[in-house]
Amino acid sequence: MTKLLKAALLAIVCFACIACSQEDSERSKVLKVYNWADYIDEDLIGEFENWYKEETGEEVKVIYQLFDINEVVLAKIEKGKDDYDVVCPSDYMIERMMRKDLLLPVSRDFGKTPNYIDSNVSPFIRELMSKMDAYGKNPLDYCVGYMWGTTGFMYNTDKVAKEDILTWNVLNNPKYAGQIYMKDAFRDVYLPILIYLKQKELNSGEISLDSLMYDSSDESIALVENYLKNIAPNIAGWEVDFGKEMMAKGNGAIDFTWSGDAGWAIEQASEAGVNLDFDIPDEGSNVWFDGWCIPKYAKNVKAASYFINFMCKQENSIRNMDAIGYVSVIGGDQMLALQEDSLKYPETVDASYFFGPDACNVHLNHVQYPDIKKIMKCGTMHDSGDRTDAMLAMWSRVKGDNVSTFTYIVIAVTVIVIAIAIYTAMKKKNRRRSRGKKGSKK
Ligand code: N2P
Repeated sequence: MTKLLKAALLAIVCFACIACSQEDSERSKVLKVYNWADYIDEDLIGEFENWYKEETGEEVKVIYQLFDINEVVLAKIEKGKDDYDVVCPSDYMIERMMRKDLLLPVSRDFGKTPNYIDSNVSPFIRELMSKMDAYGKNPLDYCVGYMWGTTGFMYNTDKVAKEDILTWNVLNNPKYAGQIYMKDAFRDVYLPILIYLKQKELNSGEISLDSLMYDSSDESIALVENYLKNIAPNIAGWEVDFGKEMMAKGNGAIDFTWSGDAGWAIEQASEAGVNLDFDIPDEGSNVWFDGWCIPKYAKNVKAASYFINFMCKQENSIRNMDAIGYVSVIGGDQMLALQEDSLKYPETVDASYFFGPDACNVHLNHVQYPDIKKIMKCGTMHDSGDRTDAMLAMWSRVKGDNVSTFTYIVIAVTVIVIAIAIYTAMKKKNRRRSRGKKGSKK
């Protein structure tokens, strides 16, 4: 190799190194957060940037992006092309990500900045999180709880009798045909319907709720699929975020939804004179949580852990709760005192599972903190591993069938309208022609 060639190669390598290090230093000023839509007090994003500067002396700009399905988050972080620094998936998806080795442990070392991450998290949530089965990994190292809730029915109390929604089979009640919105989230629908369909086995003790949380067998998928296909004509639409807005405006009668959406909609609706409530059917349901995680391909791990720490500050958790209607994982006496309101919630609930033994008769919002009797019948479903494709295929068949019924109706109506238009046009033409012939004979 000539001296000239060697020098040129060296220059190229140096240039590439400088470019890379410049890119790295630019990237360290950016924090990419990927969260559910309508799931944060957005003012906190800017406030975090200022707080980070105060705490570390470093600049950071948050790029905040939204998703509406857990599966999308997995697809994005799995390949590493989308280098998100913080994501907020749900229980079973966090379990799946840990199993696939896609997450980094969340650091609790913030130097002089206090660690807010583990303070006051309710033991109930800690237990739910610890049940994630990640082949020996401690889930509490990889995920920091954010919000939790249940799945049930939000309903318009002027249109629906409470006793009707105390069973999942209200989906089959002809009274509400065409007035029911369904959450477009396959796990959140599959699990409660499976619990409903397996009542006999659950009540006789033949199977336990815990074992059902692992059930994605062909037989169970087929059972749920069959049930969902039968009720498809009753469904007004599949929704992720618009159901709560529709219900708050007085549209629809029932929304199969998350408790947090109901928390938000009930407040909004009361301002508009619409009366909504939420309850969990007696057969039991899903209790879920969402948590902050740092993907393996994150580029700004430091700012990511500071962001998570900032969101765990008690005052910020409360601001997020107030803005979105969901419930923070934070328990403790101070949180209980802030949430209790005997005027707003004259009925009491037993929330000892969340706030400890003294909270067995407290004036809390039953939508946000259901009574222990309801919670005891709720479970958190696990990652289905290799069975996930079968679950997703069932889901697309169920939704596909629903779309095609609607599509068939649209096509049929369009064909009839076109046929009538052609028939009328031809009739007019014939009439004109025969009038023309008569005229020329004269
Ligand atoms: C908020 C979505 C909440 C997700 N739009 C519940 N797991």
